Amino acid sequence: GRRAGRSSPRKSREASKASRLNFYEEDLHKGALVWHRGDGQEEWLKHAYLGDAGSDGCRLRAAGGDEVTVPKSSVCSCNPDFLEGTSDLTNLTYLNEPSVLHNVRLRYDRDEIYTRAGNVLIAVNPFKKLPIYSAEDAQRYESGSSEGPHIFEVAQRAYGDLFDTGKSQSVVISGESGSGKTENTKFVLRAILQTNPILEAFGNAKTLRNRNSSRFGKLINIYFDSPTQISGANIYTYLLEKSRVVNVQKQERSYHIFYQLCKGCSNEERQRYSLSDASEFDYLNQSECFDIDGTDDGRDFAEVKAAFQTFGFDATTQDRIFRLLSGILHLGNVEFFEEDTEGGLQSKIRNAKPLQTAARLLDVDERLLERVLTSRIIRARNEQMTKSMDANQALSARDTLAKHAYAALFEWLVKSMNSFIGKKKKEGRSYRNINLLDIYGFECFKINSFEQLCINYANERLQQLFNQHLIELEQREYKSENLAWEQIPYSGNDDCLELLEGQRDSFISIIADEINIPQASDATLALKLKDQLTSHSSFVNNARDPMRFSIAHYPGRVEYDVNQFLDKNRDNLSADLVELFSSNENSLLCKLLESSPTMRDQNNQMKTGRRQSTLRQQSVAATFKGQLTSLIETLGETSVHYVRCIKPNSKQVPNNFKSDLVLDQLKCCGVFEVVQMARLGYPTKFSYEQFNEKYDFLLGSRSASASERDSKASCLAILKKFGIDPSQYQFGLTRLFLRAGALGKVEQLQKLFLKSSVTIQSWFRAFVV
Ligand code: AOV
Ligand code: MG
Repeated sequence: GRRAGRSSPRKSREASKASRLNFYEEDLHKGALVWHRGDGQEEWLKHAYLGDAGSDGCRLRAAGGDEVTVPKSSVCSCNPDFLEGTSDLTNLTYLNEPSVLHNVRLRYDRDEIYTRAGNVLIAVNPFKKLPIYSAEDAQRYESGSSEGPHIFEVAQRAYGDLFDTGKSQSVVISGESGSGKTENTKFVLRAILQTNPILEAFGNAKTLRNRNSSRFGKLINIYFDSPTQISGANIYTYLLEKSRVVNVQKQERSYHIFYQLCKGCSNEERQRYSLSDASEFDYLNQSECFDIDGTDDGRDFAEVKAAFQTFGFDATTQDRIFRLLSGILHLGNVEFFEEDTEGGLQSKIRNAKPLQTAARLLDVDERLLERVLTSRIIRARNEQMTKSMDANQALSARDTLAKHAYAALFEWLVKSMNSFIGKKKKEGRSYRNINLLDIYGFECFKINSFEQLCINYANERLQQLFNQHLIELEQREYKSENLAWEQIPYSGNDDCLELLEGQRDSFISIIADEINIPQASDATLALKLKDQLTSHSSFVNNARDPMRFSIAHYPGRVEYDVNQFLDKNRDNLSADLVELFSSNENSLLCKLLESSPTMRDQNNQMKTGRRQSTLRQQSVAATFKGQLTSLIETLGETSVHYVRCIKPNSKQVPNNFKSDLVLDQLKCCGVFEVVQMARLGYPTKFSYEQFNEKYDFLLGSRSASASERDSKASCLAILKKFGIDPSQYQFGLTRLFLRAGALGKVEQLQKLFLKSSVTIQSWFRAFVV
């Protein structure tokens, strides 16, 4: 599983980090506390430093009193006691791995799950309810009387900045599967939107990593027209994992809504939808997992129904939704056998009952449904030919129908909710917004398929954005402004992204070509991938298995299996199914699929008589790339607040902190680099003119003249006047750069000055003198 493949791809990066972060300080004095971890030991322990012991050794005394001589490379300095458990990692004197880990752990043990790393909020999943999310807690952050690290603090800051700066804001919550992204998103959103029960019922499922795993990505866009007035919101969703509807791994579940429906329906509804226990349905019983500890599907169903009410889904609409869902379940029970006929193997339906029920619930003609599941119509110019399908093809047609029906329902639900919560832009109004991003987290299972590839690809893109925003662009700017600056090295993930999405010779480009080749198969695709990508540094071939290969993702290596990649990328419905769906105007299914994009294109193709082969089809992967690109663009236009969720253990239990697991996550997502940037960097910037304009009144009676405003000299005078240490700022070519907090005192002064009309002199006396 997950841990197995993690260590090796990171080795080289570790080496470069180690020299910087795992340092041994030459000037350690006798008695100083240091961290030491022996070979094969799980935890770092505090030792007293006794002295140097030759070239690469030193002597330590363990807590028990034993003296040991150990390699210098296994020793790091401890932070002074008063910093223990500090709420911001940038305060730490020593920023080595054991110190950071110790700090995060200490806070976790005290149920202080949030910690700041400069501008990034770290959130360790407690896997238990903590009393820190009440309305009063939120209120305290709103009024400014609480200021410890908290998700509410981030929400408040985004909200505050929106109006202080007039720039749209984003909160990007990332972390691996099960680390707490969705929960934190809900805390940000709480009281704003009630869309969650519906989205989670239809878009979340139990996986091995997370009992309530999001199987789609979402960006929630909240519009404000005044500081107190939310004018509307919009939800964008990304690539729902639709294969889950028909295919569920052992111990996982399909989408919650199916189980809720089976558990929560009244007797009358049960009859109406021909529902029985979830175990009666093949789509659900294949994984042999029906219940989730601590989850009451019946109760959750009531919640979903209530949310439907809130969003204006009336009884009739709800009925249509439930019919469609149960129709899908019954469709999954349709079985086939095959007969050898003149025209080849002909599949036949083994059990009439589920077909009948499915047709009734889906509002489609039973004979027609039977026909499209067992044979295919081939169109060539003006001719039509019926071609038989064997049992495998029939199964695949059945599953395709079920997947598309479900995905279309999901899209339609989101659209309906959007039209309820969304507001049209009013002319001439400037709309500011806050974006909240919660996507599926990085995943690695024993067998990983196309869905994991997409999920991990999305995470790579977000990681790149994070690196660019917080580490790369910033340093590039220092350089171009000629600041004295020693580059902080970091391991970017551009290589992996080049492999995944590059214009040529990448996964996406190869897949895009392959789906348009009629004779292509998963095997030919695998061959091409291996052939063309092997030389790539992030690609790891599996020489033993022609269908498998690994990718070195930023959090570790993941092995993928190419089986079904092609189908999952083509992802289209046969023309016959199109016909079936246009057969009944009253059917929700028909309505949904007609308006879904794949469907419309095909309909048009049919109407215009254009043959499919003339139209180059876009692969699912390429479409996803387009969506991610526009997502990243959207985020790039805003100020982004990052939240990094950390999973303390893989068992999903409280009070269990696995040091290695946490350290891996902290390291690979760039927390160390960010903290270094925050400590050494200059996050506050002004043009000289801005700075003078903003602060020169604090100097007292005289205001700078226009010519003085763009002068460095005048800025320097202000900085000096307020006693700001020269280590706290640098003069760039075009701008003034200040360390974090350098202006704190001045800012406080200014706020007070603006608030009251008391003369600046008295505040000056109170604060500075
Ligand atoms: P994810 O969104 O990051 O995974 P979730 O937000 O679903 O992870 O969190 C997983 C589980 O951890 C939740 O169902 C809660 O039981 C628990 N949890 C997380 N954060 C908190 C918190 N702050 N307080 C209490 N419990 C929490 V995935 O959707 O799988 O990537 O695709
Ligand atoms: Mg989630």
